[in-house]
Amino acid sequence: MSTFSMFRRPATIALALTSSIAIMACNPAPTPQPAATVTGVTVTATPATIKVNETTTVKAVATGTNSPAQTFTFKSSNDAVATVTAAGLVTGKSVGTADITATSTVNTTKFAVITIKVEAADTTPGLTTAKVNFQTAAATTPVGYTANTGAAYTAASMTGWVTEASAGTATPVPLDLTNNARNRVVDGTNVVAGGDARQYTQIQMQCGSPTTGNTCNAPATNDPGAFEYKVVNGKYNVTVSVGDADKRNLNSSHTINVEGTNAISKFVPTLAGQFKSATVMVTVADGKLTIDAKGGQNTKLNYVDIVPAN
Ligand SMILES: [Ca+2]
Ligand SMILES: [Ca+2]
Repeated sequence: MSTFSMFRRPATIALALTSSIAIMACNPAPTPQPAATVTGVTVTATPATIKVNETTTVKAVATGTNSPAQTFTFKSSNDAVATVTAAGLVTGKSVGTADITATSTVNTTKFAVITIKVEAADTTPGLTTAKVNFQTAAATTPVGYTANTGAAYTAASMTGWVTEASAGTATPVPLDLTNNARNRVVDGTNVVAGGDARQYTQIQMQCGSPTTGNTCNAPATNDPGAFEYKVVNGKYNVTVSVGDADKRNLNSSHTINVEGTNAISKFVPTLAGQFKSATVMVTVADGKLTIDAKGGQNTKLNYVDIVPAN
Protein backbone atom coordinates (compact mmCIF):
# COMPACT_ATOMS: atom_id res chain seq x y z
CA MET A 1 0.00 0.00 0.00
CA SER A 2 2.74 2.44 0.98
CA THR A 3 4.80 1.37 -2.08
CA PHE A 4 1.84 2.13 -4.28
CA SER A 5 1.51 5.57 -2.71
CA MET A 6 5.15 6.39 -3.31
CA PHE A 7 4.78 5.80 -7.03
CA ARG A 8 1.49 7.52 -7.23
CA ARG A 9 2.36 10.76 -5.48
CA PRO A 10 4.99 12.06 -8.02
CA ALA A 11 2.44 11.47 -10.75
CA THR A 12 -0.01 13.68 -8.91
CA ILE A 13 2.64 16.40 -8.50
CA ALA A 14 3.51 16.20 -12.19
CA LEU A 15 -0.14 16.73 -13.08
CA ALA A 16 -0.33 19.71 -10.73
CA LEU A 17 2.81 21.23 -12.26
CA THR A 18 1.38 20.88 -15.75
CA SER A 19 -1.71 22.82 -14.87
CA SER A 20 0.41 25.45 -13.05
CA ILE A 21 2.51 26.01 -16.15
CA ALA A 22 -0.60 26.61 -18.23
CA ILE A 23 -1.72 29.34 -15.85
CA MET A 24 1.80 30.78 -15.62
CA ALA A 25 1.64 31.92 -19.23
CA CYS A 26 0.66 35.46 -18.29
CA ASN A 27 1.49 35.52 -14.55
CA PRO A 28 4.77 35.89 -12.67
CA ALA A 29 6.14 32.56 -11.49
CA PRO A 30 4.79 31.79 -7.98
CA THR A 31 7.15 30.64 -5.30
CA PRO A 32 6.85 26.83 -5.32
CA GLN A 33 5.27 25.52 -2.12
CA PRO A 34 7.42 22.70 -0.80
CA ALA A 35 5.39 19.61 -0.01
CA ALA A 36 4.55 19.03 3.63
CA THR A 37 5.85 15.91 5.24
CA VAL A 38 4.65 14.11 8.34
CA THR A 39 7.32 12.46 10.43
CA GLY A 40 5.25 11.54 13.44
CA VAL A 41 1.85 11.57 15.12
CA THR A 42 1.06 11.89 18.80
CA VAL A 43 -2.30 11.29 20.39
CA THR A 44 -3.88 12.14 23.73
CA ALA A 45 -7.30 11.73 25.34
CA THR A 46 -8.49 13.43 28.51
CA PRO A 47 -9.87 11.44 30.15
CA ALA A 48 -8.64 8.13 28.77
CA THR A 49 -10.98 6.21 31.10
CA ILE A 50 -14.72 6.65 30.63
CA LYS A 51 -17.91 4.90 31.64
CA VAL A 52 -20.39 3.23 29.32
CA ASN A 53 -22.34 5.93 27.42
CA GLU A 54 -19.80 8.59 28.35
CA THR A 55 -17.61 10.28 25.75
CA THR A 56 -14.08 11.58 25.45
CA THR A 57 -12.24 13.23 22.57
CA VAL A 58 -9.02 11.86 21.10
CA LYS A 59 -6.69 14.68 20.07
CA ALA A 60 -4.02 13.92 17.47
CA VAL A 61 -1.08 16.09 16.43
CA ALA A 62 1.06 15.56 13.32
CA THR A 63 4.69 16.68 13.42
CA GLY A 64 6.88 17.18 10.36
CA THR A 65 8.03 19.83 7.95
CA ASN A 66 6.21 22.66 6.21
CA SER A 67 3.22 22.73 8.55
CA PRO A 68 1.57 19.45 7.63
CA ALA A 69 -2.22 19.31 7.67
CA GLN A 70 -3.63 18.27 11.04
CA THR A 71 -6.03 15.83 9.49
CA PHE A 72 -6.46 12.25 10.57
CA THR A 73 -8.57 9.18 10.26
CA PHE A 74 -9.64 7.49 13.50
CA LYS A 75 -10.29 3.82 14.02
CA SER A 76 -11.30 1.76 17.02
CA SER A 77 -9.88 -1.72 17.53
CA ASN A 78 -13.17 -2.79 19.09
CA ASP A 79 -16.38 -0.97 18.23
CA ALA A 80 -18.27 -3.11 20.74
CA VAL A 81 -16.26 -1.47 23.55
CA ALA A 82 -15.77 2.04 22.17
CA THR A 83 -16.66 3.74 18.92
CA VAL A 84 -14.90 6.75 17.44
CA THR A 85 -16.20 9.35 14.99
CA ALA A 86 -14.34 11.03 12.13
CA ALA A 87 -13.78 13.94 14.51
CA GLY A 88 -12.21 11.72 17.21
CA LEU A 89 -15.17 11.61 19.57
CA VAL A 90 -15.06 8.33 21.50
CA THR A 91 -18.19 6.80 23.08
CA GLY A 92 -18.02 3.99 25.62
CA LYS A 93 -20.25 1.07 24.61
CA SER A 94 -19.34 -1.75 26.97
CA VAL A 95 -16.79 -2.61 29.66
CA GLY A 96 -13.29 -3.27 28.33
CA THR A 97 -10.48 -1.55 26.49
CA ALA A 98 -10.24 -0.37 22.89
CA ASP A 99 -7.23 0.99 21.03
CA ILE A 100 -7.99 4.14 19.08
CA THR A 101 -5.63 4.72 16.16
CA ALA A 102 -5.17 8.17 14.65
CA THR A 103 -3.53 8.06 11.23
CA SER A 104 -2.24 11.09 9.33
CA THR A 105 -4.05 11.67 6.05
CA VAL A 106 -0.87 13.26 4.69
CA ASN A 107 1.23 10.18 5.37
CA THR A 108 -0.73 7.08 6.15
CA THR A 109 2.36 5.30 7.45
CA LYS A 110 2.36 7.67 10.44
CA PHE A 111 -0.08 6.96 13.21
CA ALA A 112 -0.41 6.83 16.98
CA VAL A 113 -2.47 4.63 19.26
CA ILE A 114 -4.13 5.35 22.58
CA THR A 115 -5.93 2.84 24.75
CA ILE A 116 -9.34 3.89 26.04
CA LYS A 117 -10.64 2.06 29.08
CA VAL A 118 -14.40 1.74 29.46
CA GLU A 119 -15.84 1.04 32.89
CA ALA A 120 -19.36 0.07 33.95
CA ALA A 121 -21.87 2.90 34.02
CA ASP A 122 -22.81 4.13 37.45
CA THR A 123 -26.12 2.41 38.07
CA THR A 124 -27.04 4.44 41.12
CA PRO A 125 -28.45 7.84 40.28
CA GLY A 126 -26.75 10.82 41.86
CA LEU A 127 -30.04 11.79 43.42
CA THR A 128 -30.73 15.42 44.05
CA THR A 129 -34.48 15.71 44.45
CA ALA A 130 -37.06 13.32 43.04
CA LYS A 131 -40.69 14.33 42.67
CA VAL A 132 -43.02 11.61 41.48
CA ASN A 133 -46.70 12.08 40.64
CA PHE A 134 -48.83 8.95 40.65
CA GLN A 135 -51.31 9.18 37.79
CA THR A 136 -52.74 7.60 34.67
CA ALA A 137 -50.67 7.74 31.51
CA ALA A 138 -53.23 10.06 29.91
CA ALA A 139 -53.31 12.57 32.78
CA THR A 140 -51.30 15.77 32.62
CA THR A 141 -48.13 15.56 34.70
CA PRO A 142 -47.82 18.51 37.12
CA VAL A 143 -44.90 20.84 36.46
CA GLY A 144 -41.72 19.69 38.17
CA TYR A 145 -42.89 16.09 38.52
CA THR A 146 -42.11 12.80 36.86
CA ALA A 147 -45.11 10.59 36.20
CA ASN A 148 -45.42 7.11 37.61
CA THR A 149 -48.34 5.36 35.95
CA GLY A 150 -48.12 2.11 37.89
CA ALA A 151 -45.22 0.51 36.04
CA ALA A 152 -43.53 -2.41 37.80
CA TYR A 153 -40.03 -1.89 39.21
CA THR A 154 -37.21 -2.61 36.78
CA ALA A 155 -33.47 -2.39 37.26
CA ALA A 156 -33.25 -0.16 34.21
CA SER A 157 -35.84 2.38 35.37
CA MET A 158 -34.64 2.12 39.01
CA THR A 159 -38.17 2.95 40.13
CA GLY A 160 -41.59 1.33 40.25
CA TRP A 161 -43.96 -1.02 42.01
CA VAL A 162 -43.34 -4.31 43.80
CA THR A 163 -45.55 -6.58 45.86
CA GLU A 164 -46.27 -5.26 49.34
CA ALA A 165 -45.09 -8.56 50.82
CA SER A 166 -41.68 -8.32 49.16
CA ALA A 167 -41.12 -4.58 49.62
CA GLY A 168 -37.89 -3.67 51.36
CA THR A 169 -36.40 -7.16 50.96
CA ALA A 170 -33.22 -7.89 49.03
CA THR A 171 -35.27 -9.36 46.17
CA PRO A 172 -38.52 -7.41 45.80
CA VAL A 173 -40.99 -8.90 43.30
CA PRO A 174 -42.03 -6.46 40.55
CA LEU A 175 -45.77 -5.77 40.35
CA ASP A 176 -47.57 -3.91 37.57
CA LEU A 177 -50.17 -1.55 39.06
CA THR A 178 -51.07 0.22 35.82
CA ASN A 179 -54.65 -0.99 36.31
CA ASN A 180 -54.79 0.89 39.62
CA ALA A 181 -53.90 4.32 38.26
CA ARG A 182 -56.77 6.79 38.58
CA ASN A 183 -57.54 10.24 37.22
CA ARG A 184 -60.47 11.99 38.90
CA VAL A 185 -62.05 14.21 36.27
CA VAL A 186 -63.80 17.29 37.58
CA ASP A 187 -67.59 16.90 37.36
CA GLY A 188 -68.49 19.86 39.58
CA THR A 189 -70.33 17.73 42.11
CA ASN A 190 -68.33 14.72 43.19
CA VAL A 191 -65.00 16.11 42.03
CA VAL A 192 -64.68 19.86 42.29
CA ALA A 193 -62.17 22.11 40.61
CA GLY A 194 -59.51 24.17 42.30
CA GLY A 195 -57.63 21.53 44.24
CA ASP A 196 -54.00 20.48 44.17
CA ALA A 197 -53.34 19.07 40.69
CA ARG A 198 -51.19 16.33 42.19
CA GLN A 199 -54.16 15.02 44.18
CA TYR A 200 -56.57 14.53 41.30
CA THR A 201 -54.56 11.47 40.29
CA GLN A 202 -53.38 8.46 42.28
CA ILE A 203 -52.30 4.87 42.39
CA GLN A 204 -54.46 2.59 44.52
CA MET A 205 -51.88 0.61 46.46
CA GLN A 206 -54.28 -1.87 48.05
CA CYS A 207 -57.21 -2.69 45.81
CA GLY A 208 -57.36 -6.07 47.41
CA SER A 209 -57.40 -6.35 51.19
CA PRO A 210 -56.69 -9.70 52.79
CA THR A 211 -58.67 -8.72 55.89
CA THR A 212 -61.78 -7.18 54.37
CA GLY A 213 -61.87 -8.86 51.00
CA ASN A 214 -62.11 -5.42 49.46
CA THR A 215 -61.62 -5.33 45.70
CA CYS A 216 -61.54 -2.44 43.23
CA ASN A 217 -63.75 -2.09 40.21
CA ALA A 218 -62.20 -3.62 37.12
CA PRO A 219 -59.75 -3.09 35.69
CA ALA A 220 -57.76 -3.56 38.86
CA THR A 221 -54.83 -5.47 40.29
CA ASN A 222 -55.90 -6.81 43.65
CA ASP A 223 -52.42 -7.71 44.88
CA PRO A 224 -51.23 -4.96 47.29
CA GLY A 225 -48.22 -3.03 46.06
CA ALA A 226 -45.39 -0.89 47.40
CA PHE A 227 -43.17 1.65 45.70
CA GLU A 228 -39.39 1.38 45.41
CA TYR A 229 -37.05 4.15 44.27
CA LYS A 230 -33.34 3.48 43.92
CA VAL A 231 -31.27 6.11 45.73
CA VAL A 232 -27.81 6.66 47.07
CA ASN A 233 -27.79 5.48 50.67
CA GLY A 234 -28.32 8.36 53.05
CA LYS A 235 -30.88 10.53 54.79
CA TYR A 236 -33.94 11.85 53.00
CA ASN A 237 -36.91 14.05 53.78
CA VAL A 238 -39.85 12.33 52.16
CA THR A 239 -43.25 13.96 51.69
CA VAL A 240 -46.21 11.79 50.78
CA SER A 241 -49.87 12.58 50.11
CA VAL A 242 -52.85 10.22 50.24
CA GLY A 243 -56.54 10.57 49.45
CA ASP A 244 -59.09 10.66 46.66
CA ALA A 245 -60.51 13.75 44.96
CA ASP A 246 -63.86 11.98 44.42
CA LYS A 247 -66.09 12.72 47.43
CA ARG A 248 -67.84 9.38 47.04
CA ASN A 249 -64.63 7.55 47.88
CA LEU A 250 -64.22 7.95 51.63
CA ASN A 251 -63.95 4.25 52.45
CA SER A 252 -60.17 4.09 52.87
CA SER A 253 -57.93 3.87 55.88
CA HIS A 254 -54.80 5.35 54.36
CA THR A 255 -51.46 4.30 55.84
CA ILE A 256 -48.00 5.10 54.53
CA ASN A 257 -44.65 3.89 55.81
CA VAL A 258 -41.42 5.23 54.35
CA GLU A 259 -38.44 2.93 54.78
CA GLY A 260 -40.28 1.40 57.73
CA THR A 261 -41.03 4.76 59.36
CA ASN A 262 -44.72 5.52 59.67
CA ALA A 263 -45.73 8.77 57.97
CA ILE A 264 -49.51 8.45 57.85
CA SER A 265 -51.47 6.09 60.09
CA LYS A 266 -54.98 4.91 59.26
CA PHE A 267 -56.18 8.27 57.92
CA VAL A 268 -59.93 8.05 57.23
CA PRO A 269 -61.01 10.86 54.88
CA THR A 270 -64.13 12.97 55.36
CA LEU A 271 -65.99 15.43 53.14
CA ALA A 272 -64.17 18.18 55.02
CA GLY A 273 -60.77 16.57 54.61
CA GLN A 274 -60.21 14.24 51.69
CA PHE A 275 -56.41 14.29 51.79
CA LYS A 276 -53.54 13.99 54.20
CA SER A 277 -49.86 14.65 53.61
CA ALA A 278 -46.84 14.20 55.87
CA THR A 279 -43.08 14.52 55.78
CA VAL A 280 -40.72 12.12 57.49
CA MET A 281 -36.93 11.94 57.60
CA VAL A 282 -35.65 8.47 56.92
CA THR A 283 -32.29 6.79 56.44
CA VAL A 284 -31.91 4.49 53.44
CA ALA A 285 -29.26 1.83 53.91
CA ASP A 286 -30.36 -0.78 51.35
CA GLY A 287 -30.11 1.34 48.21
CA LYS A 288 -33.85 1.75 47.68
CA LEU A 289 -36.33 4.09 49.26
CA THR A 290 -39.36 1.96 50.06
CA ILE A 291 -42.91 3.27 50.44
CA ASP A 292 -45.53 0.78 51.59
CA ALA A 293 -49.08 0.90 52.94
CA LYS A 294 -48.84 -1.92 55.46
CA GLY A 295 -51.53 -1.50 58.11
CA GLY A 296 -53.80 0.49 55.80
CA GLN A 297 -56.80 -0.39 53.71
CA ASN A 298 -57.29 0.78 50.12
CA THR A 299 -54.50 3.36 50.51
CA LYS A 300 -54.26 5.75 47.55
CA LEU A 301 -50.96 7.49 46.95
CA ASN A 302 -51.08 10.88 45.20
CA TYR A 303 -47.43 11.94 45.00
CA VAL A 304 -44.06 11.70 46.73
CA ASP A 305 -41.24 14.22 47.09
CA ILE A 306 -37.83 12.75 47.93
CA VAL A 307 -35.33 15.37 49.05
CA PRO A 308 -31.82 14.59 50.32
CA ALA A 309 -31.41 15.72 53.93
CA ASN A 310 -28.12 17.38 54.80
CA1 LIG B 1 -51.15 12.25 41.64
CA1 LIG C 1 -35.62 0.19 51.31
